Amino acid sequence: MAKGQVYKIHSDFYYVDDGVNSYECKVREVLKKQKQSIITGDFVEFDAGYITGCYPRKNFILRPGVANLDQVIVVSALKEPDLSFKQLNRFIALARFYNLETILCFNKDDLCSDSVLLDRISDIYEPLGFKIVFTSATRHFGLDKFFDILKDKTSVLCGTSGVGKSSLINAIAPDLKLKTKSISEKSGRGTHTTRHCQIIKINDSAKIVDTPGFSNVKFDFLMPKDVGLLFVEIKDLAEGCKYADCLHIYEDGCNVLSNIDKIEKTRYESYLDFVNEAKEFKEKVKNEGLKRETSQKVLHNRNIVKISGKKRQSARNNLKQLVYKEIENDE
Ligand SMILES: Nc1nc2c(ncn2[C@@H]2O[C@H](COP(=O)(O)OP(=O)(O)O)[C@@H](O)[C@H]2O)c(=O)[nH]1
Ligand SMILES: [Mg+2]
Ligand SMILES: [Zn+2]
Repeated sequence: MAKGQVYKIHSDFYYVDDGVNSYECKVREVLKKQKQSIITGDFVEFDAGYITGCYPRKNFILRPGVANLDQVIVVSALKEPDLSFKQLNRFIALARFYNLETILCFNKDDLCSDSVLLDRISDIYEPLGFKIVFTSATRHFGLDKFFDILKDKTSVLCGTSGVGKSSLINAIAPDLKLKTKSISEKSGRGTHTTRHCQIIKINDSAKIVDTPGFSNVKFDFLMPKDVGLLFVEIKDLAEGCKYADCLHIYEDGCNVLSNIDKIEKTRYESYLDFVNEAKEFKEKVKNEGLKRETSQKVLHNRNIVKISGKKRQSARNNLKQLVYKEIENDE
């Protein structure tokens, strides 16, 4: 019996790395019957081409499914495309939902001479406790710091398309030769997008998850009152609100509203937007007549919002349901 980590999944084949070699495996029927799903990043036991067991996960994210992560690096471009604070806050909130350490990387520094913008970024995000790195993948600026952040960790890079994620990885590990947008456009062969997520070893100590997903997720999988938990500055102030289900929009006795000058404007605007998205979820839950209630559940020592349902829904292809499914499997 050997132990290794699943670093790639291709249809029925699971690729396991034991630290020295790579093995192509299938999953034993008995595991499938136990509804034990194996995802990228899982540490497994395997024998003669079959995965026979899976070790408990430290954590995992869904869509794409990846387990045992150490941190999320949110990559934004300072220009081309223009920086969107809302998009950035969305990724930050999502990483917080998964309780993962978050680092903010602002790339294409070579295209930005707007010192007001640079100061604003530091003014907003430093007080919230984020580690920030400015980089240029093309001019090789800030890459030492970027590389340092990856050391001894498994990191997932997220960010919208075109911000330079592949370019950053290529810049620090040129041997990998990941395709970047412009190259594949030129070749005319269609973009070589990674459909399956994969763990890439940068060196002996650093691993990066290359994933097409983890983008543009709407917050339509949790209750409006839980959105505040995803904003560190709101969560702290919310403890002083009169009502436990305060949404910090118009309620009386709201401690967030009384301290609104302490919350940066775009952060609060993003919060309101996400609350509206969550309201759609609440409506859906009501309309579907499901008796659902949210509660906090400690999952792998991490708080995640649990929604327990009396009725199973048939559609399987959205994050909300995947969250339930994973939690059910976990019980
Ligand atoms: N000027 C400039 N262009 C960059 C930088 N990083 C990436 N790019 C360009 O931005 C485009 C998208 O990069 P890519 O790595 O494919 O982005 P991804 O979709 O996030 O993986 C490509 O044309 C890159 O050459 C940078 O630091 N500065
Ligand atoms: Mg890419
Ligand atoms: Zn409040």
